[in-house]
Amino acid sequence: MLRLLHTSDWQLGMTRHFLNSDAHPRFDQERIDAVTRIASIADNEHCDLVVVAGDVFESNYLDRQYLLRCLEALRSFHVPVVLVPGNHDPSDPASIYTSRQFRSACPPQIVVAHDTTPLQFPDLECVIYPAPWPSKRVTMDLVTQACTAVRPDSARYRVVVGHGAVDTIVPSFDNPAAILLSDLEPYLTSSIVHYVALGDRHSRTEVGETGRCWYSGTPVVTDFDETEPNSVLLVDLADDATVSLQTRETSQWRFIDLAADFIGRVSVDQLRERLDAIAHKHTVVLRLSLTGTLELMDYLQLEQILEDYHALFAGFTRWERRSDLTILPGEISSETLDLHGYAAQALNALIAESSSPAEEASAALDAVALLYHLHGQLS
Ligand SMILES: [Mn+2]
Repeated sequence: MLRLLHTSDWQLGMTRHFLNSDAHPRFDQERIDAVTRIASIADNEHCDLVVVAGDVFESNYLDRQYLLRCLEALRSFHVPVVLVPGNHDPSDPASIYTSRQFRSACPPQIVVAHDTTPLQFPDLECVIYPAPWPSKRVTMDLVTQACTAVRPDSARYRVVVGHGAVDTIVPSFDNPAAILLSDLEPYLTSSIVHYVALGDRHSRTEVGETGRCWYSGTPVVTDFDETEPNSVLLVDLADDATVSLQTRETSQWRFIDLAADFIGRVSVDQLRERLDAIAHKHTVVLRLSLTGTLELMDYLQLEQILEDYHALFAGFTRWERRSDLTILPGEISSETLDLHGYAAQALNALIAESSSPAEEASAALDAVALLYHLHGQLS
């Protein structure tokens, strides 16, 4: 039996604009920590070989200190690790894998597939056929191309490792690099190739119906639309080359979409309860959609809650496109806001204006909210 650990899309060095500034170093570190966790999984689960199917690095141009920390994490593996360049870290003249920093600090168990030369592991009776991206612009199906090079007598276990979009999952009308499943699958059904390890999709996804072609997904979630990220695949190839899979968790970071539809004060309190119920907020990136109707005083309370919770999360953004919140004046007066003198006069003028036609009314309410905030900051 051969036990592979299949992973991809580590995206080491990825930046995300919607993270709170203090959360970004934690996100960077989490991606490195995931690498050491993967090394522990490889140890504990007695994996023979690790394959990383592209986008190990977010870019070929990485901060030197960060790259050195990545390479230090790679040191924690005790079995061979095959890195196959993807579209983010292609094997072009600027390749990070041929940089002086990488070569001088790269531990010996790391094998980089600079080109499509088959990688022999005689002790494991295994050959890896890599399909690295030679540049950012690829004009052919590299994965099926790699399959054409596989010789059935080359080894007991024959595995292709590549990167890119499969046409049955992402429609490929204008993508010359699309992996065409109908071309690829015959290699699997005829057992010329035993397993195809893919990267590119950050969601763990089975490809086709052979059970022999998978996207592992990213080990640390990178976006809201990913399903079943945060894991790696353990792939067992039995002596008769039948395949069985298991998954292992690699991170607890989460990207959560939270929709709140407001119908008055009670729903503001409900949102607070929902926010309270989210565990490990410092590892959660939250995207809020706010809809419905609130009176101004309740809206001001909502704003205060959002401001207070913002700092607790790794990211806390509003999904403007999915938000549509209507603010009504409601019961409001200079007494409820505790305003006096000129401020009270200004407020009364704005309240009068807030019952005028829609556009001016909403500007007037915005002005009331601003007045309230400024008053709060000054008093
Ligand atoms: Mn990727």
